[in-house]
Amino acid sequence: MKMTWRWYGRGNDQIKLSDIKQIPGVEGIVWALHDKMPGEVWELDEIAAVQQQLKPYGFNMDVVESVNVHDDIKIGLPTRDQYIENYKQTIKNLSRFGVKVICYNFMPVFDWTRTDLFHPVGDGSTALYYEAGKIHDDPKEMADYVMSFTEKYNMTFPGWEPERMAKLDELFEKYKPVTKEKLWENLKYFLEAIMPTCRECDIKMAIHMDDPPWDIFGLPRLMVDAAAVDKFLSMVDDPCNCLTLCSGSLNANPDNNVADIVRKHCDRIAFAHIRNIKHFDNGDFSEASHRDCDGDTGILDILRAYHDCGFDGYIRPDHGRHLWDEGPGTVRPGYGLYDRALGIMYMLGAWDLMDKEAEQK
Ligand code: CS2
Ligand code: MN
Repeated sequence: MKMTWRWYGRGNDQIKLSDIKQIPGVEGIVWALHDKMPGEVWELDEIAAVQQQLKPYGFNMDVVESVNVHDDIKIGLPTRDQYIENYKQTIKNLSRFGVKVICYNFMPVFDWTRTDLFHPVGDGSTALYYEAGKIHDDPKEMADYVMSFTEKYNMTFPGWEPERMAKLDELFEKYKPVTKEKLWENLKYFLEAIMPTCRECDIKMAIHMDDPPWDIFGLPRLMVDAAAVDKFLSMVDDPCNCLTLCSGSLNANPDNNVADIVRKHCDRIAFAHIRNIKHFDNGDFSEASHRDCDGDTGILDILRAYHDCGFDGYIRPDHGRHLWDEGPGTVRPGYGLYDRALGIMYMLGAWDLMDKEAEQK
């Protein structure tokens, strides 16, 4: 496996590349052009600028998270074909810089959904939290909450672009005819259209799991469980059609066993997100440290499954808690320095030990 770190770019992330360099084992930066709107072509000079930033540190730029998919593609509007052409051009441009994996999601309107971005864990740290009782029919409340961080701290979140959020009613209206079946069809249409370009460019498209993995606000969600993963991979059975298997997103539903999915589909997992979730009886969940016993996701079983399968794709710690001096305004929710660095050491510790055991066998 190849260890990576998600970084939001210079001027957009408090963490410096020189800090990341000091974390053992990090080979690559998972990056994106965060000021691009979904549907826009990523231009060569813009990609080259990121390459120049990473170069002095010796990090690879093999993984992009995310090239966001325009709503018209998800909705299936006639305008989708132009946006698909743009997407193909972005794939071609990225391949010129050696990019190997594009992570994306196919969730209508919203990306991840949380009701509290800085929830006390009980030890002085905070973490992202989902309070089931706070998710009502009206999505505005939640959008306003997330947007309040954007306004207060001048921090935008991928998938929560203020331009899109300003037109929330319009967006919901447009998604009205999109049933779950229709959304599957639109995903298939998109993937079939771009697969030849991906093969030509040797780039894997890696869909992220839906977070949380169930319908919210009446919007359908697809990538929610093992059956959906099976359906997705067989629907477009192409080695370039892959997964970003996010342990935390899937295991927000305690019935989802992520290690089983790893064992079944390891060859189609291009990118592994490792995150630990603690469940509560009332349906709430909190994010936890990567240590196995701090949550219910089964981090060690998952790592063992990857190891047993000889996983050689990309991996990264997903959200961490906010520790020590990290809090609103000083950290991107879920993307602080310390807990993710601890997560990496935990994962590498387990991995090194499994390597050693395997050598001795
Ligand atoms: C992230 C996602 O929260 C997460 O787990 O990994 O927000 C992810 O970046 C997007 O869904 C991918 O498009
Ligand atoms: Mn993830």
